[in-house]
Amino acid sequence: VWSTLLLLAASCLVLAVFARPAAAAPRQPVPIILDTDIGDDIDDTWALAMLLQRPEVDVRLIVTALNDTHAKTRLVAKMLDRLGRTDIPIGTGVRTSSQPLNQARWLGRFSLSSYEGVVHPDGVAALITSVHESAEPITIVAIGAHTNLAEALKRDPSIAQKARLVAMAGSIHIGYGGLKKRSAEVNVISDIEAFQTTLAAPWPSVWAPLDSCGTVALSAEEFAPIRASKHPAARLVVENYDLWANRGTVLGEGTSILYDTVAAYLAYDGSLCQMADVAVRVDDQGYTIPDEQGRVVSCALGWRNRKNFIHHLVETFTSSAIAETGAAAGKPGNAG
Ligand SMILES: [Ca+2]
Repeated sequence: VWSTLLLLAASCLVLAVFARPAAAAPRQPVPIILDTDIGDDIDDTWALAMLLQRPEVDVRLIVTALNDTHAKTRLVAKMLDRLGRTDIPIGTGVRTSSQPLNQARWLGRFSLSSYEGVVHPDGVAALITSVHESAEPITIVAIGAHTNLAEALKRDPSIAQKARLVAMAGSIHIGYGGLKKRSAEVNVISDIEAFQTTLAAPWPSVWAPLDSCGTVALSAEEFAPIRASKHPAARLVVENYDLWANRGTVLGEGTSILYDTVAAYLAYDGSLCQMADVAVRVDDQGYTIPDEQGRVVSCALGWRNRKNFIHHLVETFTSSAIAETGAAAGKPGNAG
């Protein structure tokens, strides 16, 4: 009997030792490529500055999208210069028009001639290379039209086997302004064919549709600590916001809607959002319609804790721990 009991006790001890949860291994940062139409609406500037602060991600490449992508590349370069992140290469995406940037005043005459970082004139080629060079599957965060991505898939469809797409895209049940009516969302209608191409690609897709991101804005009270912050990323977004051509269209002292920050967040976490798999198709008018025959996309259809997301956003731009490591605080750009 005693030997049986001893054996039992010994096995319990062994079980107890092995059942102990292993110490949580530190999570590796998520490698990402940001494909952005920065320079039109101001939310891309917030999303870019946000991603550069987050330890959860490793930004490997930034590609500019839509309209005057050459000017947009200069805009990104000036931002990286300001934030001491010229280590991140920039790729100039497909130029679709010469429309002037809404952040032209902040950009000023900043020139690439004295820029320290790498600029790839063919951003689509740089994106393809970056996908293949990554040891682990890379996350493409698309916060503009999908023109570059469709072109990349056309040149090399195999990238869809090695990447995951996280996009600010579409409108499933809720449209602009929080209305319970589906909208044709801007990133889709800017290039519907490209969007149909990226939806058909076999990579896993995650969307922040208007359903969750369409009403995310900071109130004056929530924006105040960012306005007051000496954090270089906070100063960057505030300066850009105040000089943004559309600033006058936003009433009050809060921010405009920060759609793209939700897609940026979904690149490394989704726990604050209400996620659901939705089979969806894109019609020729740019509506993203639930359809059993469609492709399954993981969509942020709402919020589990919207308040905490706003807090996360404010903290990203004001945390002193992050600010202290933010290099180049106060480093002037080469043209202002
Ligand atoms: Ca955008």
